[in-house]
Amino acid sequence: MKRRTFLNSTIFAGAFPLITPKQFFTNSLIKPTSKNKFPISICTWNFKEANEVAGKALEKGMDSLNAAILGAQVEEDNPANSTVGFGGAPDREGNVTLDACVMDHKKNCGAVLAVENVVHVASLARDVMEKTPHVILTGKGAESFARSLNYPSTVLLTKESKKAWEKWKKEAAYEPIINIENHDTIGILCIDKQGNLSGACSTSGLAYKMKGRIGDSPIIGAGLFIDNEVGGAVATGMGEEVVKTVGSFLIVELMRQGYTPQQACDEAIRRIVSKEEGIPNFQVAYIAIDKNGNVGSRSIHDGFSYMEYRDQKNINNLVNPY
Ligand code: SD4
Repeated sequence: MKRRTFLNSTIFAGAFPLITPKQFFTNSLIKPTSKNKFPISICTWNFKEANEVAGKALEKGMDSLNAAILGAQVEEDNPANSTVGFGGAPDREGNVTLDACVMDHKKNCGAVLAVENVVHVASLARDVMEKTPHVILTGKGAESFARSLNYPSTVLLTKESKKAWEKWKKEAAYEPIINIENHDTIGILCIDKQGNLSGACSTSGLAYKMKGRIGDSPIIGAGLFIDNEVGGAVATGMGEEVVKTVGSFLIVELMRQGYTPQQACDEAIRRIVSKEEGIPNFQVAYIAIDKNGNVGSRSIHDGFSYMEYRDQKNINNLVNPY
């Protein structure tokens, strides 16, 4: 994005007058309009099939939470995606540990962190939300919960990801890979025919991370946030930076204050970049949707795109970098 356009858009956003709490409440209720037809599904990256599966399920009347999880499962099952689910890259000790969260239109949410031997972790996050009094389960606890619900036990490390890990061990001096290519987390936001918004986020995290490291993806407010009165956002990329700026919550709260989804994504990326000297060497990207079905997106670097299913078409949109 051109610096001037960006500045103009943020100056415009900053021009909103200070509002009192009462006005704030009134402003927060963005009413659905007939401008955009529902359902809509958007997801990070070029995950065509995942978004199509979610979009078609929504067309058939599925609710937004189930559709988002169904879409996420396509990538969780995909061994070729080395950043999500089965075939995900392991930590530096060779364990594949998965993180996921979900949030629905009633502000219910659930998350699982560092889970091993379970493929469908977004669904497991929903089970935490619906079947326990808790919001987050981690590690062994999350895994035994999965077993109690008869999730199959699956070895997540594939031959290919093991080979890549062994190569990395020889060459990389145990540095986690944090370059701008290494991000394929699925974050998916769905609005169903009723106009209700839910989302899911699922990842194996940074390749060759330290054992026990958790990024933004399963952290409600960082990797994903939904407020059905306003909109939702999801993140992908360098999780540490997203956590530090509570990125998805920030975007939704900016939309509540009147920012468009695009202006809100721009501002969330600006908060990250403004702490750095120059453009940093890591990637972070956001997608957001408001209650009316308007979409925004921004990444730090080139190469990010997102899928958008609406009016029965599923298209890939390239995102201009910051
Ligand atoms: C993380 N945000 O664990 C994730 C990484 C990611 O595609 O997006 N990978 O920090």
